[in-house]
Amino acid sequence: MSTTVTALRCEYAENPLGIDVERPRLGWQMVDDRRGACQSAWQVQCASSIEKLAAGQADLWDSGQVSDDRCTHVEYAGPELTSRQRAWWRVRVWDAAGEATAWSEPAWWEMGLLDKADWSARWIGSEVCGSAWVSTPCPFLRKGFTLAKPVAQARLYVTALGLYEFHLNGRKVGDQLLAPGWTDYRHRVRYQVYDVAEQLSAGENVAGAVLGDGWYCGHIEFRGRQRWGDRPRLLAQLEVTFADGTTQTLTTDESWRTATGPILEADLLQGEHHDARRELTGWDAAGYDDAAWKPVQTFEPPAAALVAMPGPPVRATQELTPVEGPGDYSRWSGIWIFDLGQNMVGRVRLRITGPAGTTVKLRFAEVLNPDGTLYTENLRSVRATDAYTLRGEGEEVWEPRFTFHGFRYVEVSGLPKDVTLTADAITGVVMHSDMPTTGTFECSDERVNQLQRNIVWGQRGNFLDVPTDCPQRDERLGWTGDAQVFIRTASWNMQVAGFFRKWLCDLTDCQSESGAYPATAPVTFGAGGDGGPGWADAGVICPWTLYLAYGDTRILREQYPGMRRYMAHLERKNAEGHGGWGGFGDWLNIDADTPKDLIAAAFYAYSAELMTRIAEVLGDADDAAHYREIHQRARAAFQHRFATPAGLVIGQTQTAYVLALAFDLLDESVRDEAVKQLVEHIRQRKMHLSTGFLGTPYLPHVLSRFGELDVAYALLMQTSWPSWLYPVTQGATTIWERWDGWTHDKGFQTPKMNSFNHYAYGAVGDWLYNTVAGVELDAERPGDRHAIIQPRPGGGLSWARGRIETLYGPLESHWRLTDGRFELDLTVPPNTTATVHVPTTDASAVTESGQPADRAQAVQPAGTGDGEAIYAVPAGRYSFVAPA
Ligand code: RAM
Repeated sequence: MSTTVTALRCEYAENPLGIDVERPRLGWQMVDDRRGACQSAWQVQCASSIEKLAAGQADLWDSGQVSDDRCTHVEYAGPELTSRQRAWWRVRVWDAAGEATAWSEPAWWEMGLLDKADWSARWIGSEVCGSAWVSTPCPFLRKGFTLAKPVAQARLYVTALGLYEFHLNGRKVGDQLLAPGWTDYRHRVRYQVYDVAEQLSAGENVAGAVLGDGWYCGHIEFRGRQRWGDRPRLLAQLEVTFADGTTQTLTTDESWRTATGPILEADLLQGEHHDARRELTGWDAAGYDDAAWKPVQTFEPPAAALVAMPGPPVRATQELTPVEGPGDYSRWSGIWIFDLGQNMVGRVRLRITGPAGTTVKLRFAEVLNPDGTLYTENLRSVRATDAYTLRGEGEEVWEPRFTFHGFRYVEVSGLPKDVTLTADAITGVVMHSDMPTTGTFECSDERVNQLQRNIVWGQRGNFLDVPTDCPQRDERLGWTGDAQVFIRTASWNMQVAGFFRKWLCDLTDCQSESGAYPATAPVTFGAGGDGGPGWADAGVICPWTLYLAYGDTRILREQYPGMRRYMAHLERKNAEGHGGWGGFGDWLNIDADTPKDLIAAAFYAYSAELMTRIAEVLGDADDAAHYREIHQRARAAFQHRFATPAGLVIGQTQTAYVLALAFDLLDESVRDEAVKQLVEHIRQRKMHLSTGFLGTPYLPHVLSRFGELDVAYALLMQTSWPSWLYPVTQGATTIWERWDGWTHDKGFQTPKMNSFNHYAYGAVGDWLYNTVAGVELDAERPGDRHAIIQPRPGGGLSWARGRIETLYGPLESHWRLTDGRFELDLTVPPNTTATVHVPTTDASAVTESGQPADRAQAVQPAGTGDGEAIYAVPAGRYSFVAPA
């Protein structure tokens, strides 16, 4: 038969190298075009070598034929896996009729180092170490070694406190940037594993590394350097297996040598200065004389656990060339300004020719002043300046290693007056955690499409190992509130399971003694503290959202102990009595402060509700009962304290109504009145929102859910501020931190806090997918096992399309209004089902692929709703048409 099995994944990744999950979870996709395609059984074979696997000798695990329709999160059930072990696997499935597919192509995963004792390497570094305010040059480290025989296999296990770039025989290892990333170094350091066989050969070899300060000892916020430690350190272990089966290991130890070279300073916030005259040419290859280098220093191992990286690494994923070469201003001033056309995050590659000793300065900005110069006031204390001192030998190409900036405009200065720069002097290198793209949203309104692009760029720029608030000023922190409001949108756009699993460890690492989750993770100073309502709740909301998006129960299980501690903390605080809640409130609302006590009461109830559902998913009935009771009490307390019997909500802000309605905190009898009040507040502001970080994500959902779809669309299509499209009309290419980051009458908002790349308000993306395009998750059958397709046309749109690469395959809803007809093209992936809501007042006139819908193949009528006909469909492609 034509059905095949593809897209084999282990822990969400394709052939992951170096994982430390005890029982890795496997997943695959069935490719089958037939309507109703589904899997009735599966078989996984797992072997210690590819040859054995091909011969059907599943010496690790043969599941046999398992009658089961699961094709995600299938746990490996063979013997316990050991460090370095590679497992090869393949899968075949049986369709509904009991017919088997051929075996899939083989896939593999490989274990990392599971035990501290697996590391024989020592931490090494240089004596060079600055102070809290003085940066130092980057140390280079090297070691020559001989391999006696031809190499069959080689693995490099490596990490750093700080950042490393590892080299073997003249070449950088791997394509990761800013490795090993940012963790709470008191608790955890992530290591990476590389297959380096192809970079080694028998004879003389050289291993080396350049170290950068990174988050470990570089500037963090405005608090100076050395937050965790005083200087970077390296730990590396190169394990070589020869063709004859014998092995040799090279580790970092006291025999390595170190020197400083061309990188005079490298700091994530301040920038990097490279003096090409000081290059250590050939330092990472054999034949280099390191007599002038010094022995390294060795360090005691940190208390932190060494753990594998669960998410995707940071990589350069795209290059941008200037949309406009430097203009007149540049020519007469000698200060060259380039426009990359996109507010991006990463760095630039400089291509330049000039006299030796010239120092070229690069500055970065998101926006320009009215006079065409860079606007950098909003970067606050950050210098964000790179510098390159020329060697003076023809064209020189340079790209920094250990810094990144948030920018659209690049200013180049310091060149002699007679040098003219053209657009090819500058290339923007886009960097972020390399998460696969999973979502596409498009519609007939180009402004909304630009909004969607801005949301995606905001996600790319700010998902850099940690979900940060912004990428440019002296902040760039893993703010919990921001992550919480955006995670749902993020999970449509990209595969974020691994990325957030990593960050949720960071979050738990800095949970306070009392159980509170902090405002930022990793925390940058002292103990965790309490992030407060809507921020700390990220600890519950984020795992729940990952469960919804990917059906991942393990992430709930992993996070559950921390979540329980958090709830206990909230229970204690609430028992202490009413009021006095702090936190950030409905951050950056427009003259519409919502009482913080109300926000606290609302999020307490919401977290308790989610905990009830989580406890149910995990099968803990006692806990579920406990949290249900808390939820009921919290809901009653909310009503008692903040809602009047007439349906008013104290505070009388849009956000007060939105939270009360979104979290179902009001008595049903007053709901309509509350909705009316909300709409009234929007009308009073001439169809503008006034919500901040906490109210905004729920606002359109509440309106469309409670019968005010037109008002939701009016807000979406609003172009004067505050609105989502206002920045789009001003040429924004990312989401702004503030609704009024720049306005015609006031100019720039306060430079104290005015980022032009902050994803929080991009949370409207969820509504674009689930209401405009009409693709919604079902909490009962999470992870796209069952989709709810319910497009809600409006806002003058003539078509919209949402496409999601789910774990099962592509899910797509594409509707158009043509010639008085509503048409819906739908793709439901194999092994999943969908409930389809077709907007119509005449169910009998609905067709599917030209047949009356209630008689079409595989389509089951499932009733009618308010202005809609409902159908249940299994996997397949469908074309519904209804008179509009
Ligand atoms: C700002 C951050 C972030 C927000 C906090 C409260 O400084 O940029 O977006 O969550 O404050």
